[in-house]
Amino acid sequence: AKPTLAVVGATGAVGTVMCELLSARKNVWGEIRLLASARSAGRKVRCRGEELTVQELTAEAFDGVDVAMFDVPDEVSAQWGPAAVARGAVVVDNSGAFRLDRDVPLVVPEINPEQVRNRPRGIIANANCTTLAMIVAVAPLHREYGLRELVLASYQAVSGAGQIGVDTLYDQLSKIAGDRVLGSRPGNVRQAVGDDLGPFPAPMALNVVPWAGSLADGGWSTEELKLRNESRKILGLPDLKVSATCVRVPVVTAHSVAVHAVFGAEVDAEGAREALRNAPGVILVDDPAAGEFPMPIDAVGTDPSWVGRIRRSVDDPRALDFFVTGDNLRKGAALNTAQIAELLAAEFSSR
Ligand code: 2RA
Repeated sequence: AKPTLAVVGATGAVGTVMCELLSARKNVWGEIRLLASARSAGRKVRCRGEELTVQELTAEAFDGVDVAMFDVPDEVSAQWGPAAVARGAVVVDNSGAFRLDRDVPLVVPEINPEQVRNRPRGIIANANCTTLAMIVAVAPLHREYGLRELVLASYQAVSGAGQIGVDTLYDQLSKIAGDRVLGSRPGNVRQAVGDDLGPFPAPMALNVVPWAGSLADGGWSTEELKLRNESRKILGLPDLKVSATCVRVPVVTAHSVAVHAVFGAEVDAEGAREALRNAPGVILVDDPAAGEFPMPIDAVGTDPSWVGRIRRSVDDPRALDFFVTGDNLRKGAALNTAQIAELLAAEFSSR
């Protein structure tokens, strides 16, 4: 029989994309059970052509579940992930709760699919959306040239902060629409937008905000440290040097990263393009003369990481600079989770 799947957090921004993906991808699942908080229980959601009623998240709801995907905040995963494992499910978790746990593999199917079987806690973690967009493009270059260091600047979409982030940006854009002087005087945008900043520390409309996540030691944001720690773990490079600056931009969906990557060997831009052309999960869009760049407005709603602007550093023959954009709700979240879960489904059916 085909395995039973539970989707926890089925009504959130990522859960909604997950239902779209389950409707479009190969049908490897038997029953699909949608779970959410009591507030959303009872809602009807279309998934894989069926109208499913969202059930409340309880321990019993995992009875008979083979694979449980979690798209919920860290504290909800921390509580309910182990509860699902105790009822016999393998958990694929998209929160930050378990990513750096030694006994939890951090899997990107294009890079380290074999790690799926190495799961002593019964939990497999999905990486942060910013890491995922970038790492799919960095890994093939690492295989070619041997990565030593990453210097990163992110341009993160508001949907990374959930549906509330999206609603906040659209509300702010409608408040400022039509005014052609707002952006040229200090304080004016703040005034027009008002006090409701949603999940952000400053207005998003007509602005960029160099902040995502929460404050960690040394002035780093948690999001910046995730890029460092998760890249090291996924690539199996515990000493990789990573410096990141994470920035929120007024884009609805698709996170972008400007990457400066230093390698052990000399690089050349055409060799890098060739490696990326053949890499799974990557699309090369690199023709500036024709106005072709990787951009959120094109990458949104698509599966791969879009890569372009590939240049060899002028001052370091071992360094490449490039730009990468990926849909933070798809590869950055729901898609990578679905790909991991499909590896498990294949494992269960071959038993
Ligand atoms: C963000 N990466 O974009 C975070 C959330 N998953 O805010």
